[in-house]
Amino acid sequence: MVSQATSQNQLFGESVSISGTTYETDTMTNVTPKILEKVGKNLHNRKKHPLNLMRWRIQNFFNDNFLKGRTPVFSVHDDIKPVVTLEQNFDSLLAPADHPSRKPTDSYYVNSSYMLRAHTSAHQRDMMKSGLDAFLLVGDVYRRDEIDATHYPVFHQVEGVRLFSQRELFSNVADPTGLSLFEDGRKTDHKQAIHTMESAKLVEHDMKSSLEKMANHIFGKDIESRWVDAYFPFTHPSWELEIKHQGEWLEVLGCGIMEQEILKSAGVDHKVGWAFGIGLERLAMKLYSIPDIRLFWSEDTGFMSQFDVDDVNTPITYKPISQFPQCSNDISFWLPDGYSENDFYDLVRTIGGDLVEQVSLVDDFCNPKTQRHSHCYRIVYRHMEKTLTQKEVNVIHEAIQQQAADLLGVEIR
Ligand code: FA5
Ligand code: MG
Repeated sequence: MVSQATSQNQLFGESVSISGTTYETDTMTNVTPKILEKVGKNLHNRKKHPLNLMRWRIQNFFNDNFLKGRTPVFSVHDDIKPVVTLEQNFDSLLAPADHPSRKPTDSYYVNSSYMLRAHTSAHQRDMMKSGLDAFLLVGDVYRRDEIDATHYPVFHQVEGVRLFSQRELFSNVADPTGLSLFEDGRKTDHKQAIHTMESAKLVEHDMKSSLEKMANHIFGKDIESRWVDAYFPFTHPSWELEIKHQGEWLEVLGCGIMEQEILKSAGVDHKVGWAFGIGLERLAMKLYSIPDIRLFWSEDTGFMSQFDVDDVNTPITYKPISQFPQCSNDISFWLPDGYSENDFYDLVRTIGGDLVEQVSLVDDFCNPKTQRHSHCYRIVYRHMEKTLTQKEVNVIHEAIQQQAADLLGVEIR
């Protein structure tokens, strides 16, 4: 029988390299080359990607609504590498030894010490330890799961954390004398043993009202939402926020009052805090009516061009693209005097008809000696009902070149 270890060594050999760091493989290794291809793609940082638009909607909300003077209270971190230790992903968050997420069937292990983070919460403790009291962390997360329209082994989350000192938490209370953050009390459904009821309730209120406002900012003022009790090892109490979208309740985020033990392990002694984690794909699918989670990984310009907006709040309703492959050819020419781009676009449209999905200027060159200008355009062709052959595309493309020379006076390069 081939053991797990042997088969992994067949995939990677003795070691595996991820974003420039080499890790030894061992019997725990279950990452695959296909999954590792996704590491470093950072769709959340790719301009005009729907996940980037979503992330900005969230980030803008926090930047605009939480200010100290003119400075945003929340710092934003979006390029933290997804390889973390098992300690960061699980132990630092008090995940019990038998927590299901630890199973090799559920998470992607690099080896017995490192894994691809299963949630952005993996960084909570270390961010607080570095001195941050309020932060957003955007990143790719990895979970072993089935692949269908709503599940994909890589997705993106935004983590938010906010801590309060006693003075900050009670700043809106008329007479805060006698109020304190901590007590030597009893754990109930509503609070941790170490928290006073007033501190638990104020943190809960601050968190819920902030997150409801965020949901309104993203989905509009009239959205219906509700809080559902939840469980996470790293927060107590915990909730999920659901919103009603097209008649259905949809879970958008998990959150809660941070376990005091985690703050303590980060060296934070006199503060309490809340945390949330939200999934970007789920939000974007609902907001833009994107039917399949795989589309986020599409390099197809028919998909990407639909999100090419300057204002991240622009309403967008995704229109399904043809399932047939696109085919792109470039055309380069020297410009005649009085050249107009729109004349060229019209000409392409006239000859190519609906087979032309997009034309974009990919290069604008000026010869320094002659001062002559040339343009290079990329023409993307696609048939709505069949796969175009390269031969069919070439016929159209050559006709475009010919007519551009004849009618517009360009000189094909
Ligand atoms: C978590 O990941 C917790 N770390 C969230 C959290 C943070 C709780 C801080 C408390 C404090 P959960 O597994 O429920 O929880 O995922 C959080 C969000 O990620 C979900 O609400 C959902 O929006 C998104 N999500 C989870 N699984 C998937 C999936 N398979 N595909 C797409 N989005 C997902
Ligand atoms: Mg959940």
